Amino acid sequence: MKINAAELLAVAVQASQYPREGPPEIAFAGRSNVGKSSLLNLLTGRKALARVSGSPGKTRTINFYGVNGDTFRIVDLPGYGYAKVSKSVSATWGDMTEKYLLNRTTLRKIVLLCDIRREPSAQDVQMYEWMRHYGMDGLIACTKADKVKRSALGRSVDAVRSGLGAGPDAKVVPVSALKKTGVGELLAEIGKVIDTHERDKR
Ligand SMILES: Nc1nc2c(ncn2[C@@H]2O[C@H](COP(=O)(O)OP(=O)(O)OP(=O)(O)O)[C@@H](O)[C@H]2O)c(=O)[nH]1
Ligand SMILES: [Mg+2]
Repeated sequence: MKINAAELLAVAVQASQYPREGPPEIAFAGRSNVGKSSLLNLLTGRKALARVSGSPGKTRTINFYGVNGDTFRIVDLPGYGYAKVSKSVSATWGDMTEKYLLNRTTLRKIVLLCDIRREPSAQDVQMYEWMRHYGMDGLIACTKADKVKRSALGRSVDAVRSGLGAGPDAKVVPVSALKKTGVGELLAEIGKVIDTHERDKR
């Protein structure tokens, strides 16, 4: 699968702002600053499609991107676990994200992003369990793969897998937005998801 075009379709904080349900959607979830927006830019080959920032908590909205003439969509979710926002703001984010994840019938898969250098957090584990509950587990991207030596890559990937409690069948793909690696493998996985039959309405 190749991405040759991508455009921002909608920026939403509530369901009325979502684009109309249509093509299958793949959502990117993960803690704040893990590299969701950077990965989106990497996959789409568009340096500045999604805003990237050194300060966590950049993406505070649900951003829908139409890919290849809106044949499928990538949905950049707000990051969780950013300590510096107030409890009420962080509850709103959680609420907003949960509503999307629970109600979106065209959501096909969630890609969980984890920093390759870090032990998955309690929230990462919670997210993965949630994904499993809804049958959307099994695809994990380990971001910032450029930060570990090539020789340690396998070990780091295994640590993320076991930290999340992911089974041997889960695909764990190391990616680096900096070195532009992992794109082919991740896109191949996304392609498989899109090709499979329409998910049942929940
Ligand atoms: N070394 C390295 N840094 C990266 C990589 N991907 C992202 N970063 C850096 O990590 C920081 C956060 O990246 P973002 O893409 O904004 O992260 P995000 O998950 O979208 O963050 P929120 O929008 O806050 O949830 C930025 O400083 C990026 O430059 C990578 O593959 N390698
Ligand atoms: Mg972001």
